[in-house]
Amino acid sequence: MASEPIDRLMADAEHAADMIRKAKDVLIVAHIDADGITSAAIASKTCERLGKEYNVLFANKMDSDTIHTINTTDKDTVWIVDLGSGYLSDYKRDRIVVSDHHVPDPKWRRGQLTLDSFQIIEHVNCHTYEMDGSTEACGATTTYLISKAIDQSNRDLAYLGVIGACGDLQDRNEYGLIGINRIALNDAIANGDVIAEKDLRLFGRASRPLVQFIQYSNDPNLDGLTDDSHACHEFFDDLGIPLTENNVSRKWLDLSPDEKQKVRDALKEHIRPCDEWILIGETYTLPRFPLSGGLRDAKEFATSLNSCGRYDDAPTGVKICFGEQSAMADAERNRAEHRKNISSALQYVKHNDLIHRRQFIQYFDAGDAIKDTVVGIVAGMILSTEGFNRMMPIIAFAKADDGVKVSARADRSLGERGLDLSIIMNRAAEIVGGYGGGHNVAAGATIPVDKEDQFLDIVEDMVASQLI
Ligand SMILES: [Mn+2]
Repeated sequence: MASEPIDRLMADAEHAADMIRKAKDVLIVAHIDADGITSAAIASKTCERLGKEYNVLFANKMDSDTIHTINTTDKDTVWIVDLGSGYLSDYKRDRIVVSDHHVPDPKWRRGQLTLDSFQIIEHVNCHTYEMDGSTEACGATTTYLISKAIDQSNRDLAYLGVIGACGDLQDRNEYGLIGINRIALNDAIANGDVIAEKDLRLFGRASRPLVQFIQYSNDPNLDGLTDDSHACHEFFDDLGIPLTENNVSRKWLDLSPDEKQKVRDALKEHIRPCDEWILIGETYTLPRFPLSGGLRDAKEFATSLNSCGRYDDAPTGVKICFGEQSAMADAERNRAEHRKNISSALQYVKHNDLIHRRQFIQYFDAGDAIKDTVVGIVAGMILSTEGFNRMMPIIAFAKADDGVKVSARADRSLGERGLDLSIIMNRAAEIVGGYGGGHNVAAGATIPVDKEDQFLDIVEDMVASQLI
């Protein structure tokens, strides 16, 4: 009898667990975003509890330097988390564990014709079992499965999986977290580390003053309230909900259940009924983290980790994962810098009219005016900003150390219509001598300088063929 995909994935996790248990020492290689940082936190705590010596190497992407380090490190085992699946045939050593959710390298195993060239790699990835790597599993929840297979007592790390999944926007789904992510969520709920409840899914439940909480909402747009501070003041006034308590501005999580219900009901008047699932759905609260500081909500927690990663401070993110107080101030500094960079980058694109439109795609070239680590966010924000076209995929270029960094974003509805930017970035980059990958509505690539036009031609052809 054929076993269920999830059983086969679990069996893979057991094999990977066995390799980590038998390791002498471990090099952990992790991506620098929230999902990668929580993955690294899970992997390092797991190694620490096993008494293994380990180092963590954070990488923005799997470039040739990182691959070289993996192939030549003197650690006897390498555990690659939240990246690495796309490069399986580049590893020239044994004893590698990969826990990832990105599209795996199709060349792997095909090129391994002799026993000599057959590397021992334990690869745990939902794609292998026809599960969706953009909704059903992230790096952190896949890494968590291995950690739990190593020792059931590692269940106390489940909350990190929930944060990682929210970091990769996998909660933006009618049913909240599903698949492998749901396994981690259920464990975290059982531990009392996470509360899952139906609530407003707007950003800033833990940290934004009420007016800003509503005013800055753009997913979905709240008709008559988004970007209108005056209207938002009136909105709370009409409902009789005070904005401050003892001269301190109240946040969403400070409101009583009755007050919250009033607001939720009133907000339904400001959206299209078909957007209600985006506005109100499952939210994840972390009751063990303090009310102030923005770590009590899983999405906001992930945002703090993302800003650590973007400003080359991922190790601070790992400390925050375990609630280290000293790291919080560093994180706040990162976050403030991040907000400043994003808003000035958006202004830059607007004021200079950088967006060009073709028949099937739109694009802009930020040159070196926008940091390559934030250009993807800026592209994503443009899609949800009034006055821009959200129904066309957007391609953004920025200068990077090793060529031109490309970020591609598209509205989720285009993904539902068959658009897969991951395949497009991968193939188009390969044709012009670069590399790329990612997910269906959020992907990226690095390409050689001066290949932008040729690249755009190929991307446009592929977008057209997927959508028509
Ligand atoms: Mn990820």
